[in-house]
Amino acid sequence: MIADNGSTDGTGAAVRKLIGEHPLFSYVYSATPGRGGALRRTWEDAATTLVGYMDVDLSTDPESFLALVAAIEHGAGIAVGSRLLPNSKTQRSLLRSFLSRCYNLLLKLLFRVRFTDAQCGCKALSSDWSRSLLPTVNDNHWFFDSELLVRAERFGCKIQEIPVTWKENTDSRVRIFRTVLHFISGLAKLRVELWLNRQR
Ligand SMILES: Nc1nc2c(ncn2[C@@H]2O[C@H](COP(=O)(O)OP(=O)(O)O)[C@@H](O)[C@H]2O)c(=O)[nH]1
Ligand SMILES: [Mg+2]
Repeated sequence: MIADNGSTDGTGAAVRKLIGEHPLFSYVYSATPGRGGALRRTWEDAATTLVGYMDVDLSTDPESFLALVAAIEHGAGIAVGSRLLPNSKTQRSLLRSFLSRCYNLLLKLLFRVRFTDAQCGCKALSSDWSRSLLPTVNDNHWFFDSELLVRAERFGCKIQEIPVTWKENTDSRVRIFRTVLHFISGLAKLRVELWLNRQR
């Protein structure tokens, strides 16, 4: 399923052509932008036993995604790709790599999370966990993945990390300064909410 929300770059036409050639694919369109919202809509409607996604720019080697699916089939609640494990093979710019390490360290300090890479564009969930977690996640943009994982750990979900092969695609939609502010605001809102609910 290809989730297109509000793109203006010919994605719709390209996907329709792809579906003509490979009817296994389907296409969901919504005008509201934001990756989290796109995942929420497609996962909510899925009639499958597991849901997941990988970035459409194929930064993650598709083989890594198959390893996530296998992990769910073997009982993990969530399986996530990580670019920050000893066996991960990554090709990233120094700046993105530095920001990613700082961000994941901040998550560890603020929420004591056990996973290493919240924002890798490659994740799978059992549908049971997807159904219970989605209503608890507020963010519909880039912070969606982080919030999902922080809440999942607190609900006792088993998160399995898989080292991925990652090749950065420099055609990025991330505007670094704006996205850093978005993440800081997401972290602050979530931390305050959990403190107010007396969760460490
Ligand atoms: N459906 C949907 N996907 C998005 C949106 N923005 C980004 N993505 C997906 O998120 C991935 C990561 O975005 P990208 O610009 O490559 O960010 P980067 O890899 O972190 O530089 C893309 O490959 C898309 O698959 C959006 O608004 N809607
Ligand atoms: Mg990318």
